[in-house]
Amino acid sequence: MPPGAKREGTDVPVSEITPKSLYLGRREILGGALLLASPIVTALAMKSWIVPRRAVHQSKPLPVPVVTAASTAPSTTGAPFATGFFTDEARTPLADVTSYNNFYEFGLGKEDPQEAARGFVTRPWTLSVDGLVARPRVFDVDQLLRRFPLEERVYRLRCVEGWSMVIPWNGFPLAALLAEVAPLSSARYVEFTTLHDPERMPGQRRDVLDWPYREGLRLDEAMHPLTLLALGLYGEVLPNQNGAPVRLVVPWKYGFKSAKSIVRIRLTDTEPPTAWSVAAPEEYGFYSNVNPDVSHPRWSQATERRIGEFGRRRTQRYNGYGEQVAQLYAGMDLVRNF
Ligand SMILES: Nc1nc2c(c(=O)[nH]1)N[C@H]1C(S)=C(S)[C@@H](COP(=O)(O)O)O[C@H]1N2
Ligand SMILES: [Mo]
Repeated sequence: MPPGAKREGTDVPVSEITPKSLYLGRREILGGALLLASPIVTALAMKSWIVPRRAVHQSKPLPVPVVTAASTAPSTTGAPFATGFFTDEARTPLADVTSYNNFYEFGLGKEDPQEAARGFVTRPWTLSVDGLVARPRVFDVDQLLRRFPLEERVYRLRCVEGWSMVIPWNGFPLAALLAEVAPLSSARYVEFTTLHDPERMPGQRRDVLDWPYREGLRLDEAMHPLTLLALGLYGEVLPNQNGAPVRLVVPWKYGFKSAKSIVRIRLTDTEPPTAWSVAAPEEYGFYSNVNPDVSHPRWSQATERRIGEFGRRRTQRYNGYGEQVAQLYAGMDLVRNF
């Protein structure tokens, strides 16, 4: 996430966003040059090749099976593995997915959350679904795991800062959860709230955002089959730094819409304020659909850097999910509704 209104002089310029895999790559190139220079330095350079990268998360397999494209079981949505649920693009390595994060509750640096969230306790955990619904419910997260079959979805993630990843999520459609609570006809929006607990989320002791982190979708966006509640990735329990135990994934919107460590989902009749639109309304709109034609006030959104790649690639409208979602915005002015 780029600096918002309240960031306190710790900004990393977007131009300096350097994924771990890339700077490791640079160090290897540097090592190659040093190899010719001095045997002592050579030994040090070799060390960075030989010593494996420190484990970046506690690997824990999901306790339930995951329905994958390769498995024969049908998907929970009735539209098994529809276009857009997968991409053939190379998956971002797990080590990068878990070491280059935006999770301001655990620090502002990309590599802070993997350390700061290491001891974050996510059990017990409840998710309350309420507001304009006929049957408000409080789900225990283990109940969610058993009740809704987990699917694999390989989605592109495009951060508003101009980098992207390809992540194999494990989760279930948010629509399945909303069906359980029976939205009232007056419900038009859905608000997502992250845990608010400065004792457990040290970043919340600083006045960076108006905590707790809040996000929102229109109800039809929330019901869209691409919209996922993720409880895992790469077949593992969702790592803490990626938003354990349950986070939202909305692949056609900028990454910040995908709220982490959610405790509450509330249906409303008015557009909910979101943490980023409150912090910097001129920079982060409610919709935040990926759009190469609408620049952020401080940088272009035309291109992005895929983590692990050199150079930049063109950003796709709706992050490449236009075929699935463009009709949600038919007739809307997407410059005004940015
Ligand atoms: N609660 C919370 N959710 C959050 C954020 C955050 O700081 N706090 N950062 C967002 C941003 S800017 C992005 S790009 C994604 C990053 O998800 P990842 O670290 O799993 O790749 O999480 C989003 N969800
Ligand atoms: Mo982001």
